[in-house]
Amino acid sequence: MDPLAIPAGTLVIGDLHLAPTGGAGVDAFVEWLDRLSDVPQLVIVGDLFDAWVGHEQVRLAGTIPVLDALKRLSWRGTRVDVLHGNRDFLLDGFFEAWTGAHVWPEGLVAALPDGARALVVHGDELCTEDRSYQRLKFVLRARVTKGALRRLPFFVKRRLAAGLRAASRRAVPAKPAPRKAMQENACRALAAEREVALLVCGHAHRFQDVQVEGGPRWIVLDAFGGERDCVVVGASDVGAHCSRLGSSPLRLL
Ligand SMILES: [Mn+2]
Repeated sequence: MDPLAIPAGTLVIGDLHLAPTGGAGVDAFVEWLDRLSDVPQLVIVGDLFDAWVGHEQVRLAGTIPVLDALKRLSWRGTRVDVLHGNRDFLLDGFFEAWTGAHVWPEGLVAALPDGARALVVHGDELCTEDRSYQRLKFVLRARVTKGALRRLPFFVKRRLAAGLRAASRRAVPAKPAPRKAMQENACRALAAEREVALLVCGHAHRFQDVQVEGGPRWIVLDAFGGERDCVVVGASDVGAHCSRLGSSPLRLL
């Protein structure tokens, strides 16, 4: 895969977990999007929605406002890239056609303005010790399963999504914390495989910016609205900064 050139000024955010039924989170995000100006590109590293069960979701009150705000942003000239998270991995061509965004099921390799390569992923692929989760992910995202899921009636899909969220809420506290976590080994291996010196992801909802020994610089973003929830790509570097809902992102390079 050719790397995607990411210009200076690009914003990277993730883990918005917007409720398809709407609410304060949706309203605040739409307002934030509508205030963005002169942003060449916005990359969302997954879990934009707390669940995406298919295009019928537009029947729920929170969905169309988000799709329309992304569309307005695209029309204003911002390129929008959206990665699949573990909650919204059914985002597809319908979402792309509505919003003008590009959907990336397995993350993307970016070429930064200085030519360096960076891997941008959701982050759940780094939870390699969580075997039961990885098995479930493998089954749920198999082409045949996705096809079957898409054909289910809307009310069944909603119930299934709610059931999966409930099962995950039950399973997650039962698993010992180190096993659920993103693994440094997995980060090192993936960075080596994709030949990058920088890996940016979300998923853990807890910011970190570390140099992995014998591996890449590894930035994990806070969930959107957190203290350090936004990366601004600089002319020759990236920094992890705070977007602060309601204020414009800081550039601290
Ligand atoms: Mn996630």
